[in-house]
Amino acid sequence: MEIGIVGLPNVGKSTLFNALTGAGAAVENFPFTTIEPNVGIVPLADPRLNRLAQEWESAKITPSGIRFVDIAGLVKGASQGEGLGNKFLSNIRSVDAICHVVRCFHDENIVNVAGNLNPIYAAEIIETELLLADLQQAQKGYDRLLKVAKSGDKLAQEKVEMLDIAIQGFNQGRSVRSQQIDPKLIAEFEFLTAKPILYVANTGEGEVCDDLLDPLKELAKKENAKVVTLCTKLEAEILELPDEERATYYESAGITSPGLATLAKAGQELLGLVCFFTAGPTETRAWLVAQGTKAVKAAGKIHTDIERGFIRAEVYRFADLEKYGSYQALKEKNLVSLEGKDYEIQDGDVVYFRFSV
Ligand SMILES: Nc1nc2c(ncn2[C@@H]2O[C@H](COP(=O)(O)OP(=O)(O)OP(=O)(O)O)[C@@H](O)[C@H]2O)c(=O)[nH]1
Ligand SMILES: [Mg+2]
Repeated sequence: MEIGIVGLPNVGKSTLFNALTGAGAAVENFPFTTIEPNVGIVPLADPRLNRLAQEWESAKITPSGIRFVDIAGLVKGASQGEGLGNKFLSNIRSVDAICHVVRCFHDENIVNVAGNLNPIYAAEIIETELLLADLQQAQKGYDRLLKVAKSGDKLAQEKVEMLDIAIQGFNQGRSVRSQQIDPKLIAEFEFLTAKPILYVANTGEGEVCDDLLDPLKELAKKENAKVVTLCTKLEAEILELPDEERATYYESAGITSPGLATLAKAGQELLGLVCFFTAGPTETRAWLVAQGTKAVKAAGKIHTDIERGFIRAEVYRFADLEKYGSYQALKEKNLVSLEGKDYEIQDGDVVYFRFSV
């Protein structure tokens, strides 16, 4: 599962990527600095890990992570091959969700390809290009499937019907997200506007810019999307500080929940992932799985042997550990349950898999 960072050229996508991953990707005041995508894992800070590690006196803590991909900038006409055009669009096809960076900082020295600072205009350029790319994709699929449908193939007929609806929607500027289309029927087309989206408003250091943020929030609200506000440049600089100084910095700036942590968390929600833990003396570790994942599949995430030889999952809730104070207390209160293969993993479950191979 991964999130693609998209937006106009030179708006701070790679700066955000660096702030998230510390990967040191190229950042230049130059549109199209990024050509090949940069990929990095962003660890998800989670205070529950420390508490669990304390309970089990774990030698090691391993957080879970979310993959972010920093993609080339997109310009008007990209769906027709402008800028890095189709190459860029194919990079977006493969991601599971979209993080759309919108420039909200004033700086005359930084080239603005949109001309002036207008988040709505910028967001609409991108959305339009994604829609146009989807329209092409849908039309291709429609033409291909129509013959099969005419020969009496039921599934092809259903798909053609769905594509017809989608095409009408695209022509009216409506994303797949905002249409009632069965996702299973259209999954093969990997529509860009079907991917869940969140916005990052890249604000200037210490700038209050409600005049720019409010319209963006309004736009996002229509799509049920979140807006995370942060200053990517500042965040990238803070990341360069040693650990101890970083905490002090956030404290002195009065920042209680750093934008990056908020973004990583929002990313987890966007991907529809839940977090479960394994905890013991060797290691306390967080794992991300899709909502609705069965215990046996979750086991496979740790090791294929554990999936293959799955016997039972011993499960307790982190919240119960907080409430009653110790694993021992949970045992005594019968709050540690034995679950079978089909148990659905919940966010905050602490799991011990029994298996034999
Ligand atoms: N003043 C200011 N400059 C910023 C901010 N964020 C990014 N920049 C600058 O904007 C320029 C472009 O940043 P990048 O991160 O390379 O932008 P990008 O979106 O990855 O650009 P492309 O890869 O070319 O599409 C760099 O000179 C950054 O230092 C910010 O919050 N404030
Ligand atoms: Mg870049």
